[in-house]
Amino acid sequence: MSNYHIKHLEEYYQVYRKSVREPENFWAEVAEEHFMWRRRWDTVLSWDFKKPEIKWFEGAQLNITENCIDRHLRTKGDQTAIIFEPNSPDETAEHITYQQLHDRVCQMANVLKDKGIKKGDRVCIYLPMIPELAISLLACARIGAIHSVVFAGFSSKALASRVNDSECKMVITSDGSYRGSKTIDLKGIVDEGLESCPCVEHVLVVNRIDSEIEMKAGRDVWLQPLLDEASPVCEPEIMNAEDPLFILYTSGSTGKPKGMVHTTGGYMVYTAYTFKNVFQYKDGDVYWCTADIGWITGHSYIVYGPLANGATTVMFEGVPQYPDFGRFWQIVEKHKVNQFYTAPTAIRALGKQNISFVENCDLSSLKVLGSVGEPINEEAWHWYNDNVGKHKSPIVDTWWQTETGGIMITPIPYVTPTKPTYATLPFPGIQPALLDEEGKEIKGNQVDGRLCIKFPWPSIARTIWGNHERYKDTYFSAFDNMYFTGDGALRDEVGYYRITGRVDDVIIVSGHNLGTAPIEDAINEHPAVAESAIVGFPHDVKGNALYGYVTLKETGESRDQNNLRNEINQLIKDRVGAIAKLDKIQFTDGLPKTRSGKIMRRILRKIASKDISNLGDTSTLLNPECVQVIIDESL
Ligand code: 6R9
Repeated sequence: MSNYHIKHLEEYYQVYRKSVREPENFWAEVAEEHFMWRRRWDTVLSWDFKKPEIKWFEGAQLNITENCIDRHLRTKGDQTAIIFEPNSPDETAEHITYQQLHDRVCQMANVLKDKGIKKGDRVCIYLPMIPELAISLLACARIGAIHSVVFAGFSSKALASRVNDSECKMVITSDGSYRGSKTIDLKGIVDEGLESCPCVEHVLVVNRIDSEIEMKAGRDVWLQPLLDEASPVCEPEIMNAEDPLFILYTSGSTGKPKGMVHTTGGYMVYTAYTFKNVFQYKDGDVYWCTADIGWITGHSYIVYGPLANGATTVMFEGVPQYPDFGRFWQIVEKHKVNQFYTAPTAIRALGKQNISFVENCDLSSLKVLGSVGEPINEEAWHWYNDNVGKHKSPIVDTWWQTETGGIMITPIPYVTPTKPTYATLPFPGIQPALLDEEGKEIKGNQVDGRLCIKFPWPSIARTIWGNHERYKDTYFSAFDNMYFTGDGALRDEVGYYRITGRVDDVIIVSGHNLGTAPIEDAINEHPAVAESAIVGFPHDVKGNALYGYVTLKETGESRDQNNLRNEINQLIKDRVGAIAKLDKIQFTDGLPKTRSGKIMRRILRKIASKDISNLGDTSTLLNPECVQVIIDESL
């Protein structure tokens, strides 16, 4: 079908116009042509952004794993589905064919069933980037269980709050994990977290690092012996298109993380269709996304999107700097990677190293380069284009969110002329709008505003687990009849979009979304701390780093500030994770506040970025005098 693989710009505009004029016909055609449905839908779309309620392909039945695995077996049974590249280059890479993937997913699914997991039950997956991680997601989907992956860099507290929020009955983890030259005691973190999780009945443990760990009798069991006994056949559970497929937590600006709920049919259609077009994936290509499956990028573009296309997808366990800063490029050469998808923070870190790391490797297999997670700055864009793409592989700067499920604004490689720092044009079916602060749509080009989406697309998250009100408040209340993204954007003279960053208090550090609230909560647990405020400030590798303003309790005794700094960062590491450690901590006597008592992070952000010429009106503050004090102290 012609609109499946867009081949030139004129065709993009044609497809795009159709997708806006007749969205239901457009998506029905995509869904009909490329997937295996057990029952066809009755209605393509019903929606109401006020309630909000969005349903795609209602009445349809399917199993996503049949689409990602079974239907490829006849023609691609022996083709590699997953290439597993271990942390250490000395360990042999593993090539898992579609047939092997089928058998392993079914075995795991049978183990889950055996442990009493049923359709609709929640299973938490806390694993490093090893094949069992992808297999666990698919095994849950096979039997209709809802997976909730928690990134295996999160602390025991963060894990526990997510497990409890969605009342997971099971956790799948490993004894430990490799991370560069280090090993991490994952099972120890799980044990600590689960002390406060009465809902968990079973813990399945993968042996990854052969370490001696404690197994809690009646709860913990090694996975491999169970897999060895399990049948490699498991009939897929037939799901409704709107049955939940997974929950994935994302930070909010206030309160606890939000468990975004994605459903089955629309998510499958959208991730598969975007994967094919955004990466121009052709049969036989090798595709590599460096993200962790703990984030939405890994869910949609390591597992579901690629496998739904029968692609070969690389899973890398390690880190870009181990054993040296050439590792990414060595992997591209070794597996002859054709599409390479990474984050600006990685590009900036690698761009700081000696160029010989890149030059020593044969990167001629590359055809498409991708970027995701945060705005890519101009310097990083050029470095990527010059040294990795060598001006031959277009860069797709893909803007999207956990909540959107799939890529929303992006160039189509070899079709859309790229422009550094611009995500360029909306993907077919996506109708962006820029709004001013009063909620009026700003039409025309060369304008900027708050980025909203006017019309539903198949992979939009349907709710927040257990809190539909919060879903409505966060995304559908700021502007009438619009999904609000939380990002600001500008539209240039030809209609290209550039994302300018968050307009709320979420800070993106190394591509990870961090809410201010959980970090401040951790700091405030320190007995000496009265109050704190976290803001982001520009950092040449991480994109943003964290700057903490901390006021101390008045106790009359003097304290060693360096010790305090270390203790605060240790607390953050324990409560939130090492990713959220502060680069700078300034102790101060007061924080600027509004009269209703809200900390004015906007002002602190400017001071942290050394942009004090235009602080705006500070006279309405409760305590305007503290602003000058903070500036003076920071110099
Ligand atoms: C996929 C993902 C979402 C937020 C998003 C925006 C930022 C992502 C971007 C980008 C500029 C890009 N973001 N991609 N900003 N250009 N290409 O990252 O999801 O972790 O939920 O983060 O990331 O601010 O709102 P998530």
